[in-house]
Amino acid sequence: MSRKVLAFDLGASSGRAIVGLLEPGDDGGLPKLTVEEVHRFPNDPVQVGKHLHWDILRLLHEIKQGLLKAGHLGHEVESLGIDSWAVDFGLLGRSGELLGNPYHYRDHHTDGVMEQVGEQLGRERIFQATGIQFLPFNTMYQLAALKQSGSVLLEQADKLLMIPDLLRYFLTGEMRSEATNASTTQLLNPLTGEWDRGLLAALGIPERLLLPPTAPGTPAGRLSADVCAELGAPPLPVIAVGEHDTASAVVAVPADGPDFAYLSCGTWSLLGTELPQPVLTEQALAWNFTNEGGVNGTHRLLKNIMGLWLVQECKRAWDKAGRSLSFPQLVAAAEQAEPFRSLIDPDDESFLNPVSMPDAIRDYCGRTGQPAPESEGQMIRCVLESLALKYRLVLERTETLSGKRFAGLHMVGGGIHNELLCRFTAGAIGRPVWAGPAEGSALGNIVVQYMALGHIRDMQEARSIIRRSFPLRTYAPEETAVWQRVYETFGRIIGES
Ligand code: LFR
Repeated sequence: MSRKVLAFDLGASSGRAIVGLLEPGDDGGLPKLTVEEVHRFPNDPVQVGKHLHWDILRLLHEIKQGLLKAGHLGHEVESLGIDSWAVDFGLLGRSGELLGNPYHYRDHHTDGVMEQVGEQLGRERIFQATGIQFLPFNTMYQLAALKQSGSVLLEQADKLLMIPDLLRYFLTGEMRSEATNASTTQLLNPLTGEWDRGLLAALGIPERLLLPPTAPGTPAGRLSADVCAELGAPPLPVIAVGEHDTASAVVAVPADGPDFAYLSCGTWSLLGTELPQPVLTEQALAWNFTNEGGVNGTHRLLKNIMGLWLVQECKRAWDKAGRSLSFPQLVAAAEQAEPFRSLIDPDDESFLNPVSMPDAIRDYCGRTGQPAPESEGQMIRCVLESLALKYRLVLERTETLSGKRFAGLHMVGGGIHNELLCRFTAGAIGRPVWAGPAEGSALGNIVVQYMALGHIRDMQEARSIIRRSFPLRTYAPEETAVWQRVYETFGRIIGES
């Protein structure tokens, strides 16, 4: 008998509803997992006046569409779970009503706040207390920005729910805070798993906002009577999965032992490893690494790299100018372009949310004395080569911080469809890249539901099942001597040699 669950995986540009089907293995061996996408929808943020917001009610609507479609397709699922990007949240009033629309993490209302809070409280103290990397959009700085602007919503708020917590609450009527996503706020202690009261007090954020974190893999209510009546659905259990999409993606890394490095590749690139303990050293702070919460008490030592956002934003600028090329066309143009003409640090802050990404990249090249990319092919080639080189830097630093040595790099997520990037990455790191599965976060979401339901024993078994169910593609490193030379130049350009 096949057992089915439903995963909602919300990314910064699109969301999907995916049914997992777990079937008994041959001769009593490991079960086999397959997936079927039943619904895919855009996630377009909306600019209102000076601010950028998520269209949270539209996301709720799309989740309901996914539930309906799964039913129409005859899938009787045993549970559902939701994962999404991190750090963003909704505020709720005393009556449980949503106050305002959640801000998008790229909104400019946090500009300058991280630096100021860092000075006020000390970066060492913040890092020791939370183990989280300094990113200007962390929940902590969003709350500090609201506080400073005298936000009436913050004054009125009784509870704060992160995006998947909020959507789960809309579906079940139960409020809970899930731990992996809670860790990305930069307000949670990674050793005790509790909110850091000292930080909250210093920032003037009321403790009442925050609910005690629930471990991922915990049943967290059922579809409410209203939702069941609206959709004609049974009162399905909703599981709090690893609700941070990156936590789910790491669960789905098909590694066969504990010493593995991963690169979760989507709008962001998240590169790191999984550890039993956080790394809270001075070096981790200096390199701005993070220790986010993982599933089964693990810690995700990793670093955010700007990722395919750079390509998405170039494409958006060109689309606007009427020069529309598809992603495959852009990658094909990059393949034809001259190698290593100009290189950028993908994580330069000017790339976080520029008015025009192509202009920002050209400016960077001008500032660093390199020829500015002109054609689409030159521009995308510059981005993909620079990403691959940055992956090497972060991979080597992950080794230094964790004391591990990695034979190769697991790449998961939609970015693996970009074969040129996978090839460049293998060349740049001088080790094999094992690409797959592409639906990393959704699969992690699915297997954690099976673990909660008792159909999969533990994370190791989950990874074995994924390894046997989804083929990997290996990219052997090519032209490593050339990449080695360029890596040295890259280090000088970005000031890290
Ligand atoms: C990836 C991700 C990253 C987080 C960024 C912003 O989708 O969740 O892990 O740093 O989005 O929330």
